[in-house]
Amino acid sequence: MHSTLRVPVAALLSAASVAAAASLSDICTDSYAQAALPLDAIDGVTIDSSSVTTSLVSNFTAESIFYPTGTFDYCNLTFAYSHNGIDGDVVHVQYWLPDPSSFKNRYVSTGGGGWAINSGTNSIPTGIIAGGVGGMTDGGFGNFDTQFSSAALLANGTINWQATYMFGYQAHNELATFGKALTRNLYNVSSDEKVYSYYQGCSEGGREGWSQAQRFPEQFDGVVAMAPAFRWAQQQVNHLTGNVMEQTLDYYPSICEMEKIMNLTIESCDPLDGKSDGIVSRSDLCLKNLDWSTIEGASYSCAAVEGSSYSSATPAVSGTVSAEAVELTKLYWKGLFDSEGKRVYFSYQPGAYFTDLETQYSSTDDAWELDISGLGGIWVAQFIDYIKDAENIDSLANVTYDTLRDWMVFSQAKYDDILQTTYPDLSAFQAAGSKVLHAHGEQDFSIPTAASVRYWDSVRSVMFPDKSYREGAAAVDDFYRLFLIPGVAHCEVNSYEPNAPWPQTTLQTVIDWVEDGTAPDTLQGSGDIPTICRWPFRPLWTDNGESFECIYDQESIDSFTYDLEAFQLPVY
Ligand SMILES: *[C@@H]1O[C@H](CO)[C@@H](O)[C@H](O)[C@H]1NC(C)=O
Ligand SMILES: *[C@@H]1O[C@H](CO)[C@@H](O)[C@H](O)[C@H]1NC(C)=O
Ligand SMILES: *[C@@H]1O[C@H](CO)[C@@H](O)[C@H](O)[C@H]1NC(C)=O
Ligand SMILES: *[C@@H]1O[C@H](CO)[C@@H](O)[C@H](O)[C@H]1NC(C)=O
Ligand SMILES: *[C@@H]1O[C@H](CO)[C@@H](O)[C@H](O)[C@H]1NC(C)=O
Ligand SMILES: *[C@@H]1O[C@H](CO)[C@@H](O)[C@H](O)[C@H]1NC(C)=O
Ligand SMILES: [Ca+2]
Repeated sequence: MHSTLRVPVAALLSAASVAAAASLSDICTDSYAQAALPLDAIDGVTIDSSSVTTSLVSNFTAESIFYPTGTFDYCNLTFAYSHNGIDGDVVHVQYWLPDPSSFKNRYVSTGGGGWAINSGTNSIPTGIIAGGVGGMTDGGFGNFDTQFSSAALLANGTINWQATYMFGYQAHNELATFGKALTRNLYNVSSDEKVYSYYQGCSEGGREGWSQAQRFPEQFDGVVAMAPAFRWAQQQVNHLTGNVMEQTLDYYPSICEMEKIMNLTIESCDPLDGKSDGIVSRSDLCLKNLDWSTIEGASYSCAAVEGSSYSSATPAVSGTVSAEAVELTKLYWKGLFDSEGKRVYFSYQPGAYFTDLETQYSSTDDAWELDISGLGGIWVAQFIDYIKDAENIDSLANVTYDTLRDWMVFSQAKYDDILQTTYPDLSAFQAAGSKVLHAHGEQDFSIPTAASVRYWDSVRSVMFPDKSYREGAAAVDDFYRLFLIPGVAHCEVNSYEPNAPWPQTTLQTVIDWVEDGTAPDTLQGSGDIPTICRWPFRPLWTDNGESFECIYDQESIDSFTYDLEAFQLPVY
């Protein structure tokens, strides 16, 4: 820096840009990265400086529904650290660094899905697209491709609590703490300048985002949490509800029959929102007004499907929709009740694909048979009711609705503070000035849309108990906004409702909220729906489908609100 004292005044004026003119290849070296390691950022953790790797990747094209497409050069920086006192503990983190010329003082953590704590190269580019460093962790499970479920048992029957806490929330707190400090060091951000920090994830990744907002209110300035897999105890076990219903009714529909029911549901309910556009924007009106007479007895047929390495062959199927299939559908949408008639949990919205009712074809028996949901079954076999020598449960013999309820109660008692992720008091998050954008597809088939509404309502009622519903909703708006996306499936666009709107720029939306104070009243849609309404407002087409509005409709709100009276403790 002293050398600038001797250069001419004209050059001095641009001294800042001269000093910052490092190129990506200048900073993408092991020694530069080693010098920037935030060695003291976390007590009880030791970074292994010799583990640092850097590699420059040119002309990488990143494409995803979660951010705008971009082509860029980046530096792939990885290092490993361990928790002091834990034998054999190694956690790998990976950061993608943008070219210094496109760096905008931002850091972005990314999360996983299912049992995975990261989404590999699919999610991490969002950081660079937003002008920041992107980050992901392996949670200490082995490597970036190892999922939590493979690391969750130390031995058969023995929970690996370190891995479970890492998955629950700790790994993400460490990833971001290191990521922010590393970013500051790598790009020479002075201590009086802010490095804005963000999070983006969907499904399990959405839960991971909430795990941070609830516990570490200052970790992120902005969080995008979509279709979060929170309320873990209920959420995971509930994946088995459809299977137990099939078993109880002793009816195992072919995939084709259920797909037909879904198609007819979409057809019948599409106009109820005021416009026939192939999108069920108001699944609540569908639940109330569906014309079942168009469904029972309708004929269906599906071609044979060849087997592949991950699915077995299925024969051509045809028939007419049976009374049993209709009964099963009604039961599925009603949700889980125990034997005393008390509500345990709720279901997906009509129009969603029937994933948890999927059966498998047995060529030996020439019949469609029970296919136990992996997300539910693995949870039960490994974490609740340890089953010897089995990764998943292979039978639901003797499992009743009450068993499911009891598994939920047990899961909540045992893992509440780690995985439930529904802590409803976000006062510290609000006080920190942090913002969260929460979105959920109205036709989600894997995490009920009402699961997000329930959490939002818990935050509202816990934080603003003295306000009316609408005043409380307005108060929550200050720091937390929920959007239900018409027609959208689980963290993906919906091939059965192809014109449904998809908000591809949610991270930029939260950046604008945080950095410019532009709070999103609606999200920008796409396709035929220009606007995605903010909860509790609901979409409605008027003037014969000419005008679109986000209306306040108490009955619609109430249809997403459930009393889970089977539980003695609050379920937020
Ligand atoms: C940060 O500062 C160091 C020392 O002045 C310099 O070598 C490096 O190129 C700078 N990095 C960036 C990204 O500007
Ligand atoms: C970058 O990639 C695009 C397509 O991926 C290709 O068309 C283009 O030639 C590449 N540019 C360079 C400089 O390699
Ligand atoms: C980033 O670097 C790590 C460590 O060398 C490597 O395992 C990983 O495959 C790299 N990722 C990409 C996307 O290049
Ligand atoms: C648990 O048992 C299964 C089946 O015997 C075995 O494949 C697996 O490695 C065991 N897991 C652990 C962590 O011991
Ligand atoms: C359901 O509709 C889709 C088109 O959206 C079609 O491809 C599929 O064959 C239909 N399924 C049945 C069982 O008719
Ligand atoms: C189911 O219950 C019956 C009667 O209590 C018992 O004999 C049987 O072993 C149970 N089956 C399983 C798989 O637990
Ligand atoms: Ca419609």
